[in-house]
Amino acid sequence: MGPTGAGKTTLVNKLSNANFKVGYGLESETQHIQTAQCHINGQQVLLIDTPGFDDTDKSDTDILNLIATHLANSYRAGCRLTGILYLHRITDNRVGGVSYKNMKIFEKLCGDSAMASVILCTTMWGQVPEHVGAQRERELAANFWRNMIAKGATMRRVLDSQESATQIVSSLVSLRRPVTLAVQSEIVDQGKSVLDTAAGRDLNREKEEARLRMEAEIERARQEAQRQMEEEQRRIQAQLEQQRLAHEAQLAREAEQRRIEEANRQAEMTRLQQHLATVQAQVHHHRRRNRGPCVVQ
Ligand SMILES: Nc1nc2c(ncn2[C@@H]2O[C@H](COP(=O)(O)OP(=O)(O)O)[C@@H](O)[C@H]2O)c(=O)[nH]1
Ligand SMILES: [Mg+2]
Repeated sequence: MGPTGAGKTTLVNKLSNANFKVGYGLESETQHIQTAQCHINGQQVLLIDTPGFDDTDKSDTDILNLIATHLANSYRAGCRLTGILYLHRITDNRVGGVSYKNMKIFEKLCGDSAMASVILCTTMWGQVPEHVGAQRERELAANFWRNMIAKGATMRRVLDSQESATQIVSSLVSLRRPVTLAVQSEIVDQGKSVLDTAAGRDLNREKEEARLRMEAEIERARQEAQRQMEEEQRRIQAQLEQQRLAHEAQLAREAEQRRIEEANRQAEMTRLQQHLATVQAQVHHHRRRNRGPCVVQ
């Protein structure tokens, strides 16, 4: 088990003659449970390959149903697991949401009593400098895998060789110790539905938390958009008010200008009328005194 792209199918192909499709792009290739046989230490081994809880097409609930139903059916039919491998890419420089979710559901699917048959495998060692991988390995052991290791799980590096993969599976086969996973006894012995198992409840809680996180995120985005809209409205209103005041001031200046021009015109008219009256009076006066030609000055 493990997230998409961790190398689960590659490992199964390496150990068996199976030629299952591996992922080269971003989409997951394994969408169903697939099994392959191989021989290790003279023993026939059935390898079970599962999709991760981050499939591109199937929901986490679908994947859980798929895995839990398969495990329950084989348990009901009397088959017992020998061991469980969890694969994690050592190239991941952080344990992101998808990785974390896969680890948590895996832990719940197995249950504490199965942990002694769990091997936590790290893959893709050829892709990172050894000391970087070793540091990440220590962090996984001290943090994310601490609980599983405390309950008996072990850690192993899967190197590129077939020998490395064989050694890991061989260490489980040689235990000759059948193991029952929590999810198997919960469904078959206790009659629980898949969603009522510890893994199912965990997944539901995870989904509920994701839903609440998403809702909070949407609400934050809505409030931010509202705030920006109000700010923009205030900015535009202030701009319009400024334009209105400038326009009014301009109109007032123009009115004042017109008033001054009108006053000047009136004054000029008055002056001209007075001048005309003076001239007329002079003409009249000359005509009366001289009855001769009049000179206007
Ligand atoms: N370098 C390197 N690449 C790997 C290793 N394991 C898997 N891959 C590559 O990782 C990609 C995903 O592998 P796949 O087996 O489909 O992952 P799954 O989704 O866990 O089944 C493929 O391109 C593989 O060739 C490994 O140990 N080293
Ligand atoms: Mg696969």
